[in-house]
Amino acid sequence: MATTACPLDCFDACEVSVVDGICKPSTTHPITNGKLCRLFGHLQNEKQITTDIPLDETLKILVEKLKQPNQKVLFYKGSGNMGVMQSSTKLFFDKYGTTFTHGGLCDEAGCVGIEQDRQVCFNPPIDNLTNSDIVIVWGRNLTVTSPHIYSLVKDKTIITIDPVKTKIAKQSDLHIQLKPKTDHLLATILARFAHLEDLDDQEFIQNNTTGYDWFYDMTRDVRIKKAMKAIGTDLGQIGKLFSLLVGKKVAILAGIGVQKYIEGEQIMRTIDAFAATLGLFNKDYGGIWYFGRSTYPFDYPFEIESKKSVSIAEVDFGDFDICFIQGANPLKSHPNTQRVIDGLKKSFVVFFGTTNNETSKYADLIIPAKTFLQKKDVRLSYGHDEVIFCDQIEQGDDEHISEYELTKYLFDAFDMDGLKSEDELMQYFKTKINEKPFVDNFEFIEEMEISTLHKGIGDRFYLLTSKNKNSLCSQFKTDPYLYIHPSNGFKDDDKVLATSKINQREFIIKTNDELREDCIVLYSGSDVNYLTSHEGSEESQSTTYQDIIIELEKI
Ligand SMILES: Nc1nc2c(c(=O)[nH]1)N[C@H]1C(S)=C(S)[C@@H](COP(=O)(O)OP(=O)(O)OC[C@H]3O[C@@H](n4cnc5c(=O)[nH]c(N)nc54)[C@H](O)[C@@H]3O)O[C@H]1N2
Ligand SMILES: Nc1nc2c(c(=O)[nH]1)N[C@H]1C(S)=C(S)[C@@H](COP(=O)(O)OP(=O)(O)OC[C@H]3O[C@@H](n4cnc5c(=O)[nH]c(N)nc54)[C@H](O)[C@@H]3O)O[C@H]1N2
Ligand SMILES: [Mo]
Repeated sequence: MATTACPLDCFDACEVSVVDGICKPSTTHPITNGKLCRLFGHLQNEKQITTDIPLDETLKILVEKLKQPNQKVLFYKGSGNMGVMQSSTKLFFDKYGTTFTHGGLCDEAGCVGIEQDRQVCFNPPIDNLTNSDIVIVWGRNLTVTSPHIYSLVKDKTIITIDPVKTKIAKQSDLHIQLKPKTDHLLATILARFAHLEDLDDQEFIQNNTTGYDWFYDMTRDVRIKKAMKAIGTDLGQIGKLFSLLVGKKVAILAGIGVQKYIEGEQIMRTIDAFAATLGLFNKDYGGIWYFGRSTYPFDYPFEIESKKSVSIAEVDFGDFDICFIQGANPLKSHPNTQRVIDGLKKSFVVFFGTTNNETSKYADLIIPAKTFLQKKDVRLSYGHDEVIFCDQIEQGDDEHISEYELTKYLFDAFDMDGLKSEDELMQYFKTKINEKPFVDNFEFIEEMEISTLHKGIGDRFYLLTSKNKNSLCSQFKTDPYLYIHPSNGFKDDDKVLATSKINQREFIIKTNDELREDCIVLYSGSDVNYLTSHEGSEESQSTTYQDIIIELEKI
């Protein structure tokens, strides 16, 4: 029996056992627990990319292009495959002198906020989750985006904080269906009540934190009645929340929903500060989970030295002579689609991927990648601590190349040395050199400066853009519809023109009474990013998909 892992970008990071060439869910991996989800099925049905040009010719063209003098090159890597060996190409492009990107399309704003509080963005051990009594699902669509972690907690008391009545919200003992971008108000109110109700962990606060007094003063500056109105909650709900929490082991599962805003870092810090007020650190139960930096425990062999980088949100592809795009589909997943198209048209685009997608249509050169089954790898997870060493399952052919093989080819073509062997690189993930950090000094956020999205939208709408059950970002069966509450006068199949400050786009309506009346939902993988802004978040210049208001007109 051979072992591999699902390479898709998901908290669960499942293990796959391969018997007689057939992929089966691992029964020994504690998260996978004998089940694989439908997305893995879709992945197995993908048609691998092919081109008319033989691979050796493609690679020659790439080298020629890169060898032309004074080329300004952008390295843009998505998260199409989460194996660590995806990063081997960085080793070449670092030596070559490429411009890299900083910030992220995904969870980065939240991670950077957490790092300001406690240096490392880490998750507690998964046992702390299973032995907690109550789970607060905060801006995370748990049943859809991490179904395996959901099954670990489904029988516990659950509180959901989400503008949408998601499946997990419906199963919850309490659902706060808050207005988007008001989580910081809710978190500060909760922290203040925790203090007033003597639920604050004074021992942790006194021994392991700084700035609590300032933070508490800040929570007192929030005018409770006004804030509750802005959030869309009341004292009844807050009271119920505390009645559920009292004396219980609390876990918070936070998702990216809270931080898709310009001040995403600060918003995440207020939620983390509520967790610290309750003392959810350094215990062997409960805690707060977000997206842990999965490489943190290891001596990471793909660290880059280049100081040249641009904000991923704000990058203009047109500023570069060559754009090297790996494992990504910016045409769908990057904000401000028209700007992406205009930029790609001005540049020589190299697309390195396993499948054709919207971005490969703009490629001047396509490098066909081996699938996850055709290469060795190591799979870490941002949702739990399991590490999977992936065997090569299929032989592959000479017309497709792995990320490591491409790196080796480029090192040789440029007479570079120092590339370690594939096995040596993978060895770095055999030993953990950093243990789970003990929170020595949690730094409470002391000032909050967050612009409101919640005032004066009139008959316009907040944009929610999140994940869907049949797609993985832009891959597989994406959902094109614009979802809206039926009270707004639109009917199923109505055609509308959606307008933001960035652009306009036509969509077909589907009504859904699980939404707030003031929100619309457009899933990732739809044409939503024609409407979103490329403005980066304030601290990490990450994407801010939801910091935008939408106007709708029936056509
Ligand atoms: N099936 C499936 N699974 C996936 C993915 C997929 O595309 N499909 N994508 C994977 C990836 S790349 C990631 S990053 C993870 C993401 O997993 P999640 O963190 O679950 O991310 P989202 O689905 O974007 O959004 C989560 C929730 O936030 C809510 N939300 C939106 N705005 C706000 C807000 O202002 N406040 C609060 N409290 N909630 C808000 C949304 O309604 C949504 O229910 O999922 C991974 N898993
Ligand atoms: N509006 C809106 N936009 C979003 C989001 C949202 O919720 N709303 N979510 C954001 C999030 S959380 C994320 S993570 C990003 C994801 O955005 P991207 O990282 O761009 O990911 P995908 O769009 O899924 O495209 C992945 C591509 O990777 C390629 N690929 C797959 N496996 C491999 C491999 O082994 N090797 C190589 N070389 N290529 C491979 C496939 O061709 C696939 O088309 O999207 C972001 N964009
Ligand atoms: Mo993501």
